[in-house]
Formats: sequence, C-alpha cells, structure tokens
Amino acid sequence: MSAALSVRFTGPLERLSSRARRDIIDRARADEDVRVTAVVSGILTRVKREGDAALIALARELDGAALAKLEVPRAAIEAAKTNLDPDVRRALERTNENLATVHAAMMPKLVEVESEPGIVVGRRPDPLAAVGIYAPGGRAAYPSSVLMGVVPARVAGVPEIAVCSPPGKNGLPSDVVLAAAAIAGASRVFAIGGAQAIAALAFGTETVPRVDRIVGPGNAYVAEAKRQIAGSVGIDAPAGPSEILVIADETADPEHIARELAAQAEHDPEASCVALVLGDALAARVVEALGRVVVDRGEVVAASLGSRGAVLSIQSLDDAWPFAADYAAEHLMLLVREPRAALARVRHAGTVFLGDGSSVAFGDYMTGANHVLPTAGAGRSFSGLSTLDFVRFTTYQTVTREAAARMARDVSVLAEAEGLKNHAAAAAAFGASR
Ligand code: HSO
Ligand code: ZN
Repeated sequence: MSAALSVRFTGPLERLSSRARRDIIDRARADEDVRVTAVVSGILTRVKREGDAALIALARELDGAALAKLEVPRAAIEAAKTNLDPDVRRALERTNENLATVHAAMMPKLVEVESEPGIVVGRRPDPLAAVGIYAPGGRAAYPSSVLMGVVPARVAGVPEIAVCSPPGKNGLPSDVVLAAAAIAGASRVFAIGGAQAIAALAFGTETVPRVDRIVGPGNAYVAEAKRQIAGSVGIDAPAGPSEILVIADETADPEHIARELAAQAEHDPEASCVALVLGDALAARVVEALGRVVVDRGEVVAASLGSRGAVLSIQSLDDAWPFAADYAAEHLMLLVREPRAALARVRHAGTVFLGDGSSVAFGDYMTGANHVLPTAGAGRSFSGLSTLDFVRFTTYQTVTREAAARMARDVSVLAEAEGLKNHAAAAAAFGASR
C-alpha cells in the first residue's frame, strides 16, 4: 500500500465545525434495529422454555452444526492446547502470566475501618459463584480476548467459569478459542454462540449452568441479548468497534502515530481513529505516513479512516485535554515529552499508553492490562474489565457494648424523627440509662 489514504477530518482542531466535532465524538452506532430486538427476544423465550433442545436446534439452524453434545469434552480442549503452534502457545502463556500478575495485584482487598471507637465497619470482596465468558467465532475469534475474560475471573476466585463460543461445522468452537480457554483455566466450554449462548448462561439449561454475570464482546445479537437479560444477570458495557485517540507533540514520530491508527483501524470499518498533533507540519506528516504504513486489510483501514478518521492539529497541548475528556477513548496514547504529567490531565480513558516505547498492540496482547474496555464514550462512566467485575462486596459492622451506649441516644433521635418508634426502642435499649 502506498497510495495516500483519505482521512475524513483534517485541519486545525480549533477550526472544526461544531457539527464535525459532534460527528467525531458521537461515534456510537445508531442501530436500534427492531428486527434484531424481536429475533433475540424469540431466541430468549425458546431457550428459556426448551433448554438444551432449543440450543441444539438453534445450532443447526443458525450455525449449520449438528451437535452431538453442547459441552466440549475436556479431552478436546486439552488437545487444542497440545496441537497449538508452539510459538503461539508460548506467547499466550506469557499473556496469561502477565494478566494474572497485574490482576492479582489490583484485586480489591478486604477493608475494615473504625468509624468511632468500638464501631468497626468492614467490606469483604467475595467472588461470584459462576460467570460466563462469551467468545465470538469467525474472524473475531481472538484467543487474546478469551484470556482477558477468563483470567480476571480466575484471579478473583470464581469457582465456575463457563466459556461459550459458536460451533463450526465440526460442532466445536475454533481451535484457538479452545486452546486459550485451556491456558486461561476456564472450568467448562460450551459450543454455543449468539443470543442463544447469552440466554443459556442467563437462565441455565439441563447442561449449561446459570451464571451471575456474563462478559465478553459479541455481534449485535449478543449485545442485544445481554441488554434483554440485564435485569437479572450482571453484564459488561457493550463493546463497540475499536478506537484510539493519539495526543502527540513535536517529539513524536509520525510513522509511529500512523501505525497506531492503522492498527486499531484494521479491526473494523467502523473503528474510530483520531490523532491530535502539535502543529500543522506534524499533522501533514502523519497523514502522509498513513499512505506508507498499512501492511494488510487495506480496505478495512481505508473504510475506517475515510468515514471516521481524524488527524487534527493543535497549537498547544492544553487544547487536547477537553477534547480527550469529551471523547473518552477506549485507547488513549500520549506521545509527548512528559507523559506522566500529561496522564495527570487525563479524564475518561479506557486505558492509557505512555511514552514512545508503547504501542496499543502491547496492551492488546501482553502488558497484563485488560483489553476489554469501554467504547463509544462509555468510558465516561465505565471502566475496563478487571477483577472488580467478578466480585461483589459484603459489608459488615460490629459495635461494642460501650460504643452502643454512646450511640443509642442519637440513633433514637433520628428514628423518632422518621416516625419509626420500634427502631428508636431497639437503639434506646442500649442507652447508658438502661
Ligand atoms: N484492540 C481490541 C482488542 C484486540 N486487539 C484483540 C487484538 N486482539 C479492542 O479494541
Ligand atoms: Zn486490537
């Protein structure tokens, strides 16, 4: 590829029309598709009513797979790991270890605090009992994403981790998904895809365990199924097309910036790749470098950059922070002289890459940070996947007799004020005058 790539938005950030700025920032796909909603609700009802029989029928109808069993036998999972290309296996094992190290260190800890002498309040993180990890099939069957889902659950201490992934014609999920599930330590794997997988995990069937939380990326049907069951089962933020925002000053290499944009653009024609760079000259060099750095999937990259890409110049880094906070990028890359100082100014990013040795590819595969991250601006209120998604907290409190005597009067005052005389009496019984 050497032809110039067209980038949808170029020029100085300050001269962007408010309409264009909105187009860049409001990047969620507006596909509230009523047909998808109806199809998914039909599938949910069918799985709820007919359990395994519905799953087997749907695998035939939708995946063209004649399933002997829904659950993948342990031997097939282990065989996939054994037969994996040794280099890929070694690399996935390295990812697995780094994820475990990082997620274990960031695991929420038990906290106990004394609010007053003799009053201790605690909060204990308890692992969920069972969780489901969805792994897409087809072109997006990424073993790395299986690790990103399973490892935090394992580190959090979840005893039952069920992976669901669509069957191919041989009735099994793809070999890489099976191998990754084995490396990550999933408890069980099921050859179930799409909305029916989400239904099976949410309601439980004869074979599939009912779980308490379902995470992992999927297509529009999977996302809609998660939305429909969200009342009863925990879910993660919907994962939309990949995105990156690069903020760069004059120390940045334009080819480095261009390669990072191209890397996220290759995920999806609807990926959103934006760079804010200091000065018009550097911006022009980034656009020009884009024509040189793309090594594969040229059509996908061109579609993404041509419809949503932006390379905008800024006059000062100060102009970048309000835009970045509004944008709330899934991946934010800071290619600036003082990246740590810049990090202090960042709000609402899924994950941040600092310094000229960093590439989003490292975070996607191996640093140990999680790559399941909020997209489409969801980073304003959501965080990336972590052990926090796989625990819930139990709080508790203990009060000594002496502390109870000191607290009794004020508590009865509040209870009386709310008109709750039995509460008042329950507290007053501990009063000093007793
Ligand atoms: N960058 C993707 C994750 C991924 N990259 C998987 C490679 N494999 C999330 O936006
Ligand atoms: Zn990626």
